[in-house]
Amino acid sequence: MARFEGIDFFNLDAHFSEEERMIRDTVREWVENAVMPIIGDAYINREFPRQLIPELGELGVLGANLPEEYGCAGLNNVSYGIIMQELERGDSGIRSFVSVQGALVMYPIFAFGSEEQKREWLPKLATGEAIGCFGLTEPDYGSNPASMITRAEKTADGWRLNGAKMWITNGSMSDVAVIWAQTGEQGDVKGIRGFVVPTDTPGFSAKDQKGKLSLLASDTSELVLEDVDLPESALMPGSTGGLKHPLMCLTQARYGIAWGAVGAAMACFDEALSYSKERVMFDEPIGGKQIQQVRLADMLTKITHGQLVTYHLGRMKDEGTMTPQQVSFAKRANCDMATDIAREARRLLGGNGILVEYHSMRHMANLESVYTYEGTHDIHSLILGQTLTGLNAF
Ligand code: TGC
Ligand code: FAD
Repeated sequence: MARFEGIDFFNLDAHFSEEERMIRDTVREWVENAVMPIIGDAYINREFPRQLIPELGELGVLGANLPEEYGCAGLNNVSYGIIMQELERGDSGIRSFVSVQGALVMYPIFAFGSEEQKREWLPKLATGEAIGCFGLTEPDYGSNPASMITRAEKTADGWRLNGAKMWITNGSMSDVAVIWAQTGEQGDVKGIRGFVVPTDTPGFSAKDQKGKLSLLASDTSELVLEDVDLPESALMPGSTGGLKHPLMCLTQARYGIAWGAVGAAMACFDEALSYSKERVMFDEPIGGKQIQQVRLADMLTKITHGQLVTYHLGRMKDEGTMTPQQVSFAKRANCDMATDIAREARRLLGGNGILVEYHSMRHMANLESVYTYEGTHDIHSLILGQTLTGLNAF
């Protein structure tokens, strides 16, 4: 039995199927045994723990909601969400690796790729034998990818890519990159198309993003594409032009992040609650003090809200009724919630809260990235504002 019991104040457990509970317990236990003992050192050493990749493949969590036909686990979306939650209880960097591989690399190849691309890449990506990254963001175009500069020019027998992509998770360790590029003039949104680019193609290079203070156990890189010549077959034929296709990928990844943020918050709450019972100050456990009880009650309330949202969102995704705007709601609310919880947990821990032996400050620092990537909090506010008013305020 896993050591973490996990906060579940509204007994959502009873609403999960036996299979969903089994998946949760399996991933929870793996995180306890494989991630927790090494994550502090990985974080301090600023290294993604690559040795875990084959185990992630064996667990079946890479592209877990994609079909078995391509070597994936074929799970429902609630199970997929539970996996993200449990992985991010360990570290946002581990969940990021799995999110990018599944939602941003395997999903677009599955949804927009040719049969040949699917057969070539999906089984290897599912086992972790191949690693992938997703290049949408550019140095000058983050929140507004519609204006991307990276260009794909038609050649006699294919395409030539030139440009740069910034902040790319898994970038330096990838075998394959899904690259979004403009095939027309800059700003011609309908010209944006997706390419499957083997990273050993001449002209493709990746360099580590130095100086991060967040998500340290994750590979974040800049990609440079300099006259990268690709055959016609590198184009994903289903990405017929426009931002809709990359945004569909973001919806998949944002869905997982909404669950993952709850996991990070749950880990911080567990740590704060147990510390409050053990740490004695002024002759009694600090958990016996009213201020700390209010703090814990507030944390419980916010996490429970987040859990109810992801649970319901997951069931809607499985029914086929979920909208991208609901995903924006969940990503925005849960990342905001988790950053608050991590900070409050760290504060409850006092001086110990700044040590790597405890987990809340690592989560707190990580969550600043999670709050920012996949659409910043502000961008999701504007998506919701547009949904409510019909007015575009971007
Ligand atoms: P807009 O005109 O609103 O939309 C263009 C077309 O796309 C459709 N659409 C969506 N479809 C699916 N899912 C979504 N979330 C969608 N949002 C919009 C829309 O209906 C339209 O379709 P059509 O048929 O009319 O063409 O596009 P816009 O240019 O005005 O942009 C809107 C905006 C600002 C919301 C969008 O650009 C945006 O979301 N910006 C944020 C950028 C972002 O999130 N980047 C993430 C990069 S990847 C990353 O961060 C990975 S971190 C991973 C990790 O480590 O875990
Ligand atoms: P900007 O867009 O420059 O925003 C700066 C500020 O302005 C923010 O506060 C923003 O909310 C605000 N802002 C922007 N537009 C408006 C507006 N219209 N109104 C009001 N305020 C506004 N990208 C990928 O493609 N692939 C990846 O794998 C990937 N991984 C990442 C990993 C990490 C660790 C990080 C930090 C980022 C990653 N990203 C990735 C990029 C990420 O998606 C972008 O950082 C994010 O979309 C924001 O873009 P930006 O950093 O350029 O900020």
